[in-house]
Amino acid sequence: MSSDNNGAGKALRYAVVGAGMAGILAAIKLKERGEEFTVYEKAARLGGTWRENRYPGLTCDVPAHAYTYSFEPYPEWKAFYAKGDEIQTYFEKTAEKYGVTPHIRFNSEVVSTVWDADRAVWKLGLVNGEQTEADVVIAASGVLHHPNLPAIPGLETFKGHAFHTARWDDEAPIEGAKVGLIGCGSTGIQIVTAINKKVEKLVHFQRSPQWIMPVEQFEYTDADREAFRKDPALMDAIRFSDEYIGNVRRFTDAITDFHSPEIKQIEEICQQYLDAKITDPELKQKLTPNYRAACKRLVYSWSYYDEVQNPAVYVETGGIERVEPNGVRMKDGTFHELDTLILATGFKADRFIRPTTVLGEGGVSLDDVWATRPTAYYAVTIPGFPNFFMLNGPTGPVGNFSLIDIAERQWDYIDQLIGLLRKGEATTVVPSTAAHENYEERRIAAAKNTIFGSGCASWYLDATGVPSSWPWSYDAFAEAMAAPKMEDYVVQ
Ligand code: NA7
Repeated sequence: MSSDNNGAGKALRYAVVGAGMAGILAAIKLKERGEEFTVYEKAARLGGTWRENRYPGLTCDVPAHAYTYSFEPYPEWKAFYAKGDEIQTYFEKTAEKYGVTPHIRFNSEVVSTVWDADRAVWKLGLVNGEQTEADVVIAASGVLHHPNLPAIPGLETFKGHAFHTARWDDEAPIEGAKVGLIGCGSTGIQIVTAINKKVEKLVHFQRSPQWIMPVEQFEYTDADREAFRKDPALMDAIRFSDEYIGNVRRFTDAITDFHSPEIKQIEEICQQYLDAKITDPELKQKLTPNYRAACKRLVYSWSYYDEVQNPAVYVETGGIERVEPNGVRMKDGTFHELDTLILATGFKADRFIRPTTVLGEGGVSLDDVWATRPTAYYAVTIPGFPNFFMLNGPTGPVGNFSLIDIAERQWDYIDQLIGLLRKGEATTVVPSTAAHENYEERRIAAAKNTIFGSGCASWYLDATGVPSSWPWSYDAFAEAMAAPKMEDYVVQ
């Protein structure tokens, strides 16, 4: 099957888990090589996070032209920052264009994948009971897809519509309604900006305020799109511009060292924006965080500070006592009567491929290996789990930049490893335990120096309070992904 191995190579079967941004990327790359692969998708549609999230105001905070596959620029973006439904369309169109949609098995959650050492294959179990096999597993199951539901007493007694933002309820009253919104991450803030003018009242329950990075949004005109279609170099001039790449570099320099001048600059920009926009001292006090900017993922917005001053919005900073059938009772006794309660309470970011059961060499469970924290060697491979590769896996770069670029670089790295299998030079490839331990030791030490470790709670921290992400610069990541250090791998 393989097209570049002529001769010695073996026809490999690949199982890609998940048909989101990263799974589609893997599928396109495998298809280009003429490989035999199946993408297993738990849902009925592709798109991952862009399929699951449909809340009002959903916008990607990476510039649209930079949030595209490098090989598939998209002239049709309607605005500098794209809306969620446009991004969903982009992935559907791209999968179609590259002929990978027919390779996706929808409604086919992988419930288990078990390494058979004797035969060097992964045995996969699907949700319908079917068993199948693959030589290589690509775990592209995403990061933020298990809703974090708050443990607030009485939530189940609410008589109106209560739902998590990734399970948007189209029947829930918003127009002219009394709406409660819990959570102030990017999701909660975007929802405030989208619905505040529609509701009778919006109570935004804020446990911690967020730093807001001001950005400018603007729409592309028909003439812009026509120009992009005629001359793709115009899109490259945006996505590969010194300005954009420089911003990503500066941003990663900032977050990876909380003493850096770059992070101080980000803090000044956020503080000045708050000072300039919020003049009411009471509201300003409510909206001023007591932790450093970018410690929680920065919220990018061009309108939140304007929209939150709409008298229909009330920022509630008191503690929630419980949810009652008709609303929310605060610890001080205040009661907010509500028709709709939106839970913008984020995701369980430590799940990755789980709850799929993954058993590696000797029947060892990934769940056990990850008992302290989810981890992977350079975010891609795991000792004891041969021929198993992760895209956007644990310890990879996260922040306010394009995860598509990250996944593409990870794919280039993976492709070199599976090249050994494809060419018949190896049957299994797996990182050594020593190499991984050395990586984790260095990573954890560096992670404590990142802005995420500067003293706030966020989904960037693992269960022990250590930032779980890539702690070094963007350039260090690009260099690491350019070529695997083969001395760190056991190749048989
Ligand atoms: P985030 O960024 O994890 O934000 C979740 C928000 O929900 C945050 O403000 C939390 O407050 C709040 N939260 C969580 N649990 C509770 C309870 N029990 N009570 C009150 N408030 C709570 O999730 P998003 O969906 O906004 O964004 C996720 C990512 O998606 C985002 O970073 C982008 O990468 C895209 P806290 O700050 O913990 O006090």
